[in-house]
Amino acid sequence: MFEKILIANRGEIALRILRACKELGIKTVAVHSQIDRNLKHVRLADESVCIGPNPSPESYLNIPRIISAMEITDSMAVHPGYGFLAENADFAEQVQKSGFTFIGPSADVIRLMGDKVSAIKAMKKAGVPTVPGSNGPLPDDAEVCLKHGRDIGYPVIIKAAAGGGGRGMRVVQTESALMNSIRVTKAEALAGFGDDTVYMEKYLQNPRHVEVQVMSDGQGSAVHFGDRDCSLQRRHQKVLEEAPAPGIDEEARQKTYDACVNACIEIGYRGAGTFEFLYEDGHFYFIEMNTRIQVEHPVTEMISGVDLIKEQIRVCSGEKLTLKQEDIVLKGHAFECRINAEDPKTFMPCPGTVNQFHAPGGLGVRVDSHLYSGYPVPPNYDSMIAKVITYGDTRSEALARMRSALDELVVDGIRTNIPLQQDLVRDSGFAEGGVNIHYLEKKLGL
Ligand code: MV4
Repeated sequence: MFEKILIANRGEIALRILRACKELGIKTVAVHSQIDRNLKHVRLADESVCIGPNPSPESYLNIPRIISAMEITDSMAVHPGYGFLAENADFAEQVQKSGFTFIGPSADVIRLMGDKVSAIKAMKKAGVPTVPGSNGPLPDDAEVCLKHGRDIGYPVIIKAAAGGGGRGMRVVQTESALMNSIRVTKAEALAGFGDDTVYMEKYLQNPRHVEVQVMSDGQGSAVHFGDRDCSLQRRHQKVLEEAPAPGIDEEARQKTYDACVNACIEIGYRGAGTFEFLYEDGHFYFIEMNTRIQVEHPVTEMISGVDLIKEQIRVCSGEKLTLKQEDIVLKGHAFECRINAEDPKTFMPCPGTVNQFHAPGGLGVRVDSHLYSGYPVPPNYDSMIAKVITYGDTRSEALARMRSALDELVVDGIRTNIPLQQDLVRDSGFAEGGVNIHYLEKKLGL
């Protein structure tokens, strides 16, 4: 096991990783930008290093500075959290080449999944159900593109191979619009990612976003922890997640879980991972794999009782998975509300000082947050400041606990999306369960 881990992140996830390290008896190094010197995890870490000025490219995204901090502090491994360098294959490679361990899959596997065309190809090969599509890059030949469109049937969607998470995609309704849409998407992909490779898929009109959590040791063993529903989103930003996804066809679900586990073994996956699917009419369609621990991992921890970060650290230190699939018993239901420092109407980020912070509590209530009274929310980073997670034996019990928890929560001094979350957990359509990816934007009148 590692003796010392450097945490290459900030905010709630840095604190979450620090707590896991403490439980495992691992020493911690916090790295931070100048403005972040008073973050809660910086205070709690065994050591801390200021790695640069506030802009992320000069601190949390600066690979040489992070590797230097590992050298100075004699850290054995780096945990990237989510965002920043978490899915940067070059970072993983340089960490490895410097003699340290990247807590995540190999650089090659990050690259394989970072290119959506190669990811889909690998998943199809492993038996994971995918969206009907071009099964490869679109060529320059217009006739071939038009043929793909006719075979798949309109509407179709053009996606950048280097995109993901909603960046670099365009829906095409008719054949007459296809070639122009391909040209525009390619130009945007080249400008945005330096790679103009695009592919085509059938556009699913009203799917849900359902994802499967996995853990794999890269030594032939992998397990799944069931699914999460992340359909409640606005402009590709998730707002409220739950586990398990309600009302899923059990046969399709089990088959999909088995395929995900099989895929992990086939590609030699190491660490925590998430398979993202669109779910429509009882069928799963793979769209992307995330090679990191995700923001919403706590809902899975609540229904499985497993500390996913501790497991992730264990398997990435070279230990074999000791968890067996039959040991993972999913029980009850969990929700997570993301609390953001933003205007509840315009969604504009609202940095500023938190005068008063009171976290909710009680049975089945968990708050993952780095907030404290007097904490200044800096303008430089993501606006998420807390996650409120509730658990219950049933979905309705977990939802009732979320209503109370949100009513108890006080974040004073800045504007937050708490009013939006309070409204959502009282929404009758949401209470029924199984809303699709357009539900929130429609509700908000977008
Ligand atoms: C799609 C789709 C419909 N059909 N692909 C958006 C984020 C990226 N991960 C993939 N996305 C989508 N891909 C096909 N073939 C609709 C979306 C989509 C979406 C997916 C998940 C969650 C929210 C979304 C919001 C808009 C569009």
